Amino acid sequence: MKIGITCYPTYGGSGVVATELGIELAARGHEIHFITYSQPFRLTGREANIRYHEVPVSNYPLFEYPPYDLALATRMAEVAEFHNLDLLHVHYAIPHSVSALLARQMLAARGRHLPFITTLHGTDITLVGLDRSYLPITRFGIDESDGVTAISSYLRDQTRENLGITRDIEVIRNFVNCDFYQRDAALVAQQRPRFAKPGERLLVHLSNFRPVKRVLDVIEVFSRVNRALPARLLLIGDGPDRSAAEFLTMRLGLADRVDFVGKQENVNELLALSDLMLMPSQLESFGLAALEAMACCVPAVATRVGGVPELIDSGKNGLLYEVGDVDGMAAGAISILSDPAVLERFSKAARRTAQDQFCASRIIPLYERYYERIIAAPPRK
Ligand code: GMT
Repeated sequence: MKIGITCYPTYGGSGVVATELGIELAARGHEIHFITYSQPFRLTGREANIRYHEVPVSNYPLFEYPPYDLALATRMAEVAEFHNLDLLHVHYAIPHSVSALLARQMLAARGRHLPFITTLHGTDITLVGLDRSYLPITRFGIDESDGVTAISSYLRDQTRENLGITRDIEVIRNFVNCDFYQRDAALVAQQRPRFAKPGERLLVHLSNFRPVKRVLDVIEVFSRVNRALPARLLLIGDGPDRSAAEFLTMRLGLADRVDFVGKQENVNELLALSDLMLMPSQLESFGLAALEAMACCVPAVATRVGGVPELIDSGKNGLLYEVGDVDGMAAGAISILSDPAVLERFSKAARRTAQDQFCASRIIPLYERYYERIIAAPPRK
């Protein structure tokens, strides 16, 4: 199939999923065209079967707000026509579904059918999509899509409840490449000493440091763990709460035990060095960072929110607590980290969950079958 993919190309879960999906589909022989305002950050630009098309957004003194969604629609229609695309797949409803809808209409006017699928990722429904300035158009874009998928059952149900949407929404959960995300013992032996000394436990957090991730809770939990056993914390990512997190780290006297490594490219290598992930988010529609860690044999202590219980079975492959329960999360982390046998049990169960339920090899065929269904369906009236 020839598929156009649009996403937010910067650091963020939906862009990661869209890019990894494109890479997996290209590896299976499909022709993939990324249509975005900059090259998605996990793309090298050298992958076979993948082309990148930049969306140029021209400015003009009259425009206080350059109309990106129109430039995107124009580029979608153009790429679809030049490369004879079968389908557009947009990630994150706002504004991508509306741009795709315009592109579909532009081509329909010339007698060409271009169906599009919208994948819902989270804040497009639970936060931004609820804003009155976007809600009616978000609902419209979703209703008009030829196909809609959600990355968890939770998100499908929220979309129905919050937006009053009644149409079919296919749940296709997030995935991870289990060959790429795994623990390589030799690499761990070589690189772990950079972050933790022998006998120290290594905790990790990976996010875009937005308030919803509650990075300060990560520091609070770590501080309690560090009082009970020798530990270090690896913080991967960057964003609005980074400086508050750094300040709290200093105030708690933990500066020499916490490594802020910023945005990183091969997060698989860093995750695999760690013993435990902390994901104390206010909300996660899925929690891709935890899945990536689990595939690397790193269980997560996380919050029981959104779609996280669809990934983490508390007590088996990780532990779940209420939002803000830093004492509970710290006690849970200590209980796993202080007993090597318990840590190994959780670590193996985490890897098994990733492998048995969320490997790319299981999930990508679900997308392929869904694409085939949507391409074969008659155009929407
Ligand atoms: O919160 C983020 O990391 C960004 C956000 C996005 O849409 O870019 O993430 C959402 O999509 C991810 C990938 O599907 C999910 O794993 C995250 O749980 C979800 N974030 C929220 O629901 C807050």
